[in-house]
Amino acid sequence: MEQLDQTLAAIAAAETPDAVETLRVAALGKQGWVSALLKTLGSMSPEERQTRGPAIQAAREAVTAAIATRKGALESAALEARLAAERIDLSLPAPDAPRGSVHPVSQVMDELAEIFADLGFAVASGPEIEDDWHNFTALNMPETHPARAMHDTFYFPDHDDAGRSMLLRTHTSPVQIRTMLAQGAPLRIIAPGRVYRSDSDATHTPMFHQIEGLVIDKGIHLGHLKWTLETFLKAFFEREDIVLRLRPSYFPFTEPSVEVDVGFTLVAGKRVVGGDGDAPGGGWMEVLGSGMVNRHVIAAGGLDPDEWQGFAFGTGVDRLAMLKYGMDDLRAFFDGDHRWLSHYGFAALDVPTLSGGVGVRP
Ligand code: 2NL
Repeated sequence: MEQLDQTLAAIAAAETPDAVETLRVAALGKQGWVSALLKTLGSMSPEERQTRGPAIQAAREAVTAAIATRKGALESAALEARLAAERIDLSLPAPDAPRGSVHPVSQVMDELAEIFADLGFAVASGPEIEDDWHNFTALNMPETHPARAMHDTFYFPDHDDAGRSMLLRTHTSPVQIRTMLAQGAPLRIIAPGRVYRSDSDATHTPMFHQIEGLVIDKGIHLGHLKWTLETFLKAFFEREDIVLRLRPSYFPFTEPSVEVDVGFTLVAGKRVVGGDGDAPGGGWMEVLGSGMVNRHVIAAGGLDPDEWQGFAFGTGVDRLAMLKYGMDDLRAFFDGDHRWLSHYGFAALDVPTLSGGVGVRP
């Protein structure tokens, strides 16, 4: 059958599904040559039909099979082409300039957590919206205490269900009160976080970051406080020549209270932490407030002050960051200026470790 050979050859050579469809219609469609041959069967003699019939049926089956084969081949070729065109090249290089960086305050918070974790301190946290009992009263600052006014507190207009004034915490001390009440003693914690005071000028922002530390145990004395702060400051500033000066001071929540200065030296007119502050060209810089926890505060934390003693300290994280990384304007911390952040920010993978140095730069 010459027409069959031609059709099969044309199907095998067809380049598109449309071309295959045209060939199918030409052979198997109503007007197609296979259909025309099938129609001739009716007018044949039985003998003729015996011989021609199977041949015509076989031609129909051969064309049908050839069309299915060719269509399948063209469809998988089309799919391959689409997959090749739509493939994402995962080996494309990263953008030239990575955009994000870790804010110096976050970096210093991580450094502090790393240093104090090594000394056995856990990180405690608590609400930024507090009541005046946890923020003031429990810290030995009763209603009429002048220090309450000194704190320039942001109060909320409404009171809580217990009738307590609500406020934005002015220090992280309430976190330590809550932790004493919840966990009891002994205790070794740091409480880092945001604090708020209604105060705004070149050196004060209404929101700033503080870290406080609290140790409660039996037989704790000022020697433990001094060793802990000296060890912390040497690790933080990454130098062994840190000299501390403890000055008597006053905080309502500690008795006795000590302010801690570190010695600095002038290097090219700039203050660099380290060395004896009393040496020529040197000076002292206040970095921490601290003291032995006042027995009223231990009692407010649900503990017996005749059984448990402790020391506590507090400092500003923003100021520590400025001192260590040489920034001179506090307000730039909160501007969100991309240029400042890309200069002073840290790489996301620059995780502080004691072995690598807590503040290594990329
Ligand atoms: C400073 C001084 C200080 C504390 C914070 C504290 C907390 C409890 C009990 C006793 Cl629960 N004390 N905290 C103690 C002394 C000083 O902070 O200059 N902060 C920026």
